[in-house]
Amino acid sequence: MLKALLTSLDPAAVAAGHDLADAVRIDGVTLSRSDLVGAGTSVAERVARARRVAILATPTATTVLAVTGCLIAGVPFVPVPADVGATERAHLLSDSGAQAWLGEVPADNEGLPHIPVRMHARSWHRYAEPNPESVAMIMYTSGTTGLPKGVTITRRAIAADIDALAQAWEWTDSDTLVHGLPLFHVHGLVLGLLGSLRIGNRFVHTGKPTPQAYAEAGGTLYFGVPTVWSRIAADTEAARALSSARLLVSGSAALPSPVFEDLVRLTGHAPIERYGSTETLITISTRIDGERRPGWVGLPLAGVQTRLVDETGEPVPHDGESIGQLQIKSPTNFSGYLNRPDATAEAFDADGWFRTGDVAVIDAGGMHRIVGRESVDLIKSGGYRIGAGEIETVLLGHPGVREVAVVGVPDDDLGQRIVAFVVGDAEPQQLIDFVAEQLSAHKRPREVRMVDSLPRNAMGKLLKKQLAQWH
Ligand code: MCA
Ligand code: AMP
Repeated sequence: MLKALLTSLDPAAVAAGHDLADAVRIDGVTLSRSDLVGAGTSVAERVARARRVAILATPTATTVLAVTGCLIAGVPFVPVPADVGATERAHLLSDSGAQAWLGEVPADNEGLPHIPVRMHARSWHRYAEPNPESVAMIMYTSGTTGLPKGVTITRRAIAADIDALAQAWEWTDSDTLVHGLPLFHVHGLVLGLLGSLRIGNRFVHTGKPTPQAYAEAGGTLYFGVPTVWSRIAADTEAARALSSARLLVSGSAALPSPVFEDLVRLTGHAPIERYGSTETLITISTRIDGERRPGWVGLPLAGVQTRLVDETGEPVPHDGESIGQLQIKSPTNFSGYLNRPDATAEAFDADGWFRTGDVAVIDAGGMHRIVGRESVDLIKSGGYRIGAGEIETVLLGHPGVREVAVVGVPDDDLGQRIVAFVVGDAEPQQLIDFVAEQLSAHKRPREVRMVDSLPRNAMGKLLKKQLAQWH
């Protein structure tokens, strides 16, 4: 028999006494394993005949049960950002072909029917484990230009990733995993929630990932993006409370070395750093029993191959200094961008290596350091991946904007902060709100600078690096 993706929710085992009263705690609600099986299966019965559904991924028990139900029934779902705006929402729904909202519905439902999640409904129907090659979810992520692309992620990729991480971190069912990250990205949803439901550990979602909430959660295993860790490191009392944890894990963006060192000093733990992407899931990590070097993200996980190449595709030496383009071949890789065979073909080479778009170095011992992105048009802010082109297109739709260039500038708190340089006659705050309403609140520029003109070369091409320096 196939091993279930959500191993800890095996109905027979739960019925035979392998229950856990507090398997998931979120938004003031506690769900036992048998709640997750019973209510999740009831959701599965409601969605079983849908081809694809959208889930407004707020950090709530409703979202947890909606996701669980889809995975039990084998219905692919689209996690929609909780703070999504109008343009992005319309794109996600039309591109994905979602047929209904499952769980919560946004104020504007885009004309789709609603399938409610009933917290207290129970079903004990037994579903066969869906094919591991089938798509579990379609997660939207930004590219350098255009609207976000749907990344199709299979059940096999998710299972392989969680198992490889469990090995690297000695993650077991005796852990209590804590985070306060969004449930519409890989970090919070795939690793945090699905990881817990596969491994069988307790999972606590803190709501907002504040230092105080992390300190009070009493976990053994904590996940955070660098912004979360830097805020914790700045709060001595909260940081000290984490000394009783087993492992602090940082990912989604580069962890600044001073934050790493502060965490060592205040918590007694050198954080685990790991690297990944929506397309590949997590592929590289430092190990519980290995070196944890500030600024370095570790070794490839079991089953993952990495390589560094130059612009002509030739190998770059692993000498700890030479910089190359990072490519990945892994059982955790996605199976393509939805409706975008062109983008899928561009992302892989003929031998199936995925071009990450990141540049990196590898040392003689196989340790990896991520140096940055190849393109200035992909911004990482607070751990969110945001395409400059997507924001520029929206701003150009505002009547007060004639020309625009969006860049990421270094920011102590967010890693990068989104700044829009605008030629036109709009009010900066109006433009910030406009982006928050059309895309997602987290994609809004933190600053809009009205300028007379934008720097361009003789060919009229925007000089974005110069703009970031102007700042
Ligand atoms: C202010 N706000 C506004 C506006 N101005 N909202 C709408 N329009 C405006 N004009 C409000 C928001 O409503 C919100 O209010 C408040 O500002 C805070 O928002 P923000 O400033 O964005 O939050 P933050 O505190 O700066 O966020 C920091 C954060 C967040 C919590 C670290 O960036 C975050 O959750 N990051 C995680 C991203 C992540 O999970 N990435 C993983 C990608 P209120 O709060 O009152 O509602 S997966 C990945 O990268 C790979 C696979 C990997 O390796 O993991
Ligand atoms: P996303 O698709 O949101 O998962 O973003 C993936 C990108 O985040 C990667 O291609 C990297 O640029 C960046 N990233 C993820 N983890 C790390 C890390 N530990 N250090 C540096 N960059 C990272």
